[in-house]
Amino acid sequence: MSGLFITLEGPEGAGKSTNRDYLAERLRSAGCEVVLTREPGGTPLAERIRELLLAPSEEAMAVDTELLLVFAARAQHLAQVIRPALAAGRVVLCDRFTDATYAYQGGGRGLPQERIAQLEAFVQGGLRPDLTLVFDLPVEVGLARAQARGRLDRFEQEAQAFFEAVRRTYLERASLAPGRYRVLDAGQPLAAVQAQLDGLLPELLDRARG
Ligand code: T5A
Repeated sequence: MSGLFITLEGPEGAGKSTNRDYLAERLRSAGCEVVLTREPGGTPLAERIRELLLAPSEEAMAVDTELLLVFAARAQHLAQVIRPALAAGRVVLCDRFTDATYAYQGGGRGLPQERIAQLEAFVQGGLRPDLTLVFDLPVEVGLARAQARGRLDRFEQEAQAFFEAVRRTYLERASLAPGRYRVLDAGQPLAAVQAQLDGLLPELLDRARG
């Protein structure tokens, strides 16, 4: 069994976590064994790295430090959670993965894509998501949702141009590999976004059943 690796991506406040839980429920109702996880994080050690990445700090984090921490957390997550779950034939639903690195550290911070690709190959070998759902929405709508929740993390304190670059990078990547990506309009009310997910469900179930 080879499992199915689905990642959920998008700018801040796009509704990834909310819809990940919804999708998990739908897949479980259809008989799939689902593992819910997230990045950065997903294991106790990787969650500690997440805290380092998200906490605002007086010492500016060097961009390469940020990149290496993201991949350090990912290496741990792959070893402890993702690879074992896929090997057991489960559906892994992961809130963000390496597309977020291309979008945030590449698009947002301006790091060369090749440097990210080198680390991707080193940490992941040939493993890539089978399917990536991109929750796309205007930056200001997502930021307003994130702000409504309270204190902003280190990334959420970036300027609008940063998030525009993040959004653009996601959409560019999706347009270059339409077989792997599905772009959803996440600016709509939640029920409408979930209706889009329901539309994808037959394909997801087909893939999950191999
Ligand atoms: N990061 C991550 C990197 O820089 N590089 C990397 O490689 C990786 C993996 C943390 C940060 O790490 C960075 C990117 C991030 O800045 P995160 O916590 O997953 O990653 O990111 P956030 O986007 O900050 O997570 P959020 O929780 O803000 O966004 P979600 O999960 O997209 O949104 P969700 O579901 O929590 O919803 C946000 C709010 O909006 C409401 C929800 O109820 C909630 O209150 N909502 C809607 N409201 C109206 N209409 C809808 N359709 C709604 N959908 C949700």
